[in-house]
Amino acid sequence: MLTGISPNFRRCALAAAAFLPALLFAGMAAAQVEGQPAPGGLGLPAMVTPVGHEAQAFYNLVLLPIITVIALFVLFLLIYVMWRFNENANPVPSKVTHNTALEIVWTLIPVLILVVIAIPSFRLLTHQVEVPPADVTLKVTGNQWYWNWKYPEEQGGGFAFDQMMKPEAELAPGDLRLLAVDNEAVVPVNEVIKVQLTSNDVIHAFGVPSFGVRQDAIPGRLNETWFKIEKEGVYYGQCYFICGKDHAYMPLVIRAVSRPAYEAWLQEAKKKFAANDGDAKLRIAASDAQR
Ligand SMILES: [Cu+2]
Repeated sequence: MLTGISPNFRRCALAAAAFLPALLFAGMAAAQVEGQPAPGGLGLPAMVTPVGHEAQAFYNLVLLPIITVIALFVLFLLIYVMWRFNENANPVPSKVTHNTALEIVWTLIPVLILVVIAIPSFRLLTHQVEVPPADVTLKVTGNQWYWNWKYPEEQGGGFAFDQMMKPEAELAPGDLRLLAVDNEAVVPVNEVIKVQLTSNDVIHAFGVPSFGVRQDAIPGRLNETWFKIEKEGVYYGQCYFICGKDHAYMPLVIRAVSRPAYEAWLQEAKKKFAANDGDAKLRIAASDAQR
């Protein structure tokens, strides 16, 4: 099929074929800090949980190569058809309308591609959805527009707190704009954290990119998700469901620390949040006034 193509055209097509994936991979390889977005970042963030690693491998090893090959193949077909079958090159068009062999091929190959994608996809979905026995269970409630974290008493907690985005005027050096919050949620590293999710008003969605986790928080329902963070650090997430005018301003922040540091934080937090009356309305009014 390539015999009728000029050497120049072939060189250009080969250069494009080599350049496109190189561009994609170069972007993904850009240095990324775990837990936060990177300037110019492309592809998935650096992952810190088993589910995250699996999602990343699925994307890099299965989806991206398939997408790249399909995109290049379609690009090649388009260019070839424009070059070979334009009116000048092909003044008398063929009247052929059916080709049984070709029709079977273009039905079967996409089906096979979908099957190849489906197997690791369902395996990943199962790992995301099936929560292993949890070491720590937390309840997170979405509100317009902040998260409430509840640490149950029987696990050394017995307190709850609201987590609200820091307004720009209050940002300390090193704080990330639109991501830093007043109260970080602290969890132990290398332990299974189960998060029970619900909402007080509209549908929100709890998501942390570097955990490979996203789950809707729905009023009147209790959803759950889980993560096991492999590395100490601060991890940023967002609400992923358009939930009203301040949807973009309800980040969530999770700090992963060692077990002893977690126990110490629990003691401190118990005192700090003991007087928390959870009066959400007053806090919303206050945060609106700041903006
Ligand atoms: Cu929301």
